[in-house]
Amino acid sequence: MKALRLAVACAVGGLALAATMTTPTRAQQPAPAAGNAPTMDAIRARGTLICGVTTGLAGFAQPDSQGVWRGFDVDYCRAVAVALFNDANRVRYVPTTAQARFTALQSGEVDMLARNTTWTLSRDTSLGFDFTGINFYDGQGFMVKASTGVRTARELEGATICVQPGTTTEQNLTDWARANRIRFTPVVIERLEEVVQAYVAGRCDAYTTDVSGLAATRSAQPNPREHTILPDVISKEPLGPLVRHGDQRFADLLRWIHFGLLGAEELGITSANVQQRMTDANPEVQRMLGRSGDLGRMLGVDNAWMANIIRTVGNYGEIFARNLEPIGIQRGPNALWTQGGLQYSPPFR
Ligand SMILES: N[C@@H](CCC(=O)N[C@@H](CS)C(=O)NCC(=O)O)C(=O)O
Repeated sequence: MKALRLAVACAVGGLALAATMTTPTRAQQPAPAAGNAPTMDAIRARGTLICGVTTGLAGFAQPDSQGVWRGFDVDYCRAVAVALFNDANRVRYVPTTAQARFTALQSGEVDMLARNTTWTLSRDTSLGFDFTGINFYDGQGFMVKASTGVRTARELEGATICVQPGTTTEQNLTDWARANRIRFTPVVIERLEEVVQAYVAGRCDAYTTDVSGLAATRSAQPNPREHTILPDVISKEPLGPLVRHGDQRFADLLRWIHFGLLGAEELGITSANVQQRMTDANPEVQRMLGRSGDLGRMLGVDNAWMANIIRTVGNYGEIFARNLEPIGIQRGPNALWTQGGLQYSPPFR
């Protein structure tokens, strides 16, 4: 069948331009997701997603008193399991230190990382990963004991600073000190609980990591008020889930799950009202919830993928409120673009 061409006049900057709009031929009609999807196939064959998370960080990924993993990053793993199996529990969580996380993903020990990992050029290229979005805009900060009276990072001249290896944190600290001509002694400790213990025990004057990580660690202390997060933010830390190069379909799925969570919040679709919204008149709601179109199938999953995710995990705002507000993290740059933040989803069509 030949494509039907319609001539349309578009007025651009006062100029009338002739454009051609093409209606899809059969070959251009939506088709189920094509191409190799080795990771997705392996997950389906295994029946479980293997998600690399932290070794335990309040609000982001931590087992509760029953041993059930909970948190913002965990909810992204659960959302992927819902998209693939319509079952949020089909996830095995693999705790990884900052140092070990990339080997775990490269070697195939885990299918994905949902683990406060900063998107950088070298990780995206030479380490062989695909970052699937920025689900948390963060930056690096410092925490000190309130009793030190230190108020700004510049006052850390000559200080010992606790930091985890294999992180952007370690690199930024060096850059920041060099740029500001500040001398410091790093105390580099791989395991989170040990680096925090070292800071609490006074082996270092300050602890540095992503501000979200500082807030999480501070909230877990017996008396959080004894610790001050300094106002200085010395870097950009765009955090998000990542996968191995070579499986664009799996990357697409994660990318659109994140966008779906944002889009659902923007459209006001929540875990509480998703059932009523099934018959919503708004065509974008219809497409997102799989009532019209074929968006799920294009990603290689069921058309009800987003409806199932929202019902089980909630939208982005719900995930944020459930996990991060209790530890004192505000939306800030992670508000939706409609609320003055940076979180923005491309269209569901
Ligand atoms: N965003 C930084 C730092 C990530 C990071 O690993 N931060 C530490 C401190 S919040 C952490 O999550 N540790 C948890 C763990 O080692 O289990 C990066 O990607 O390099």
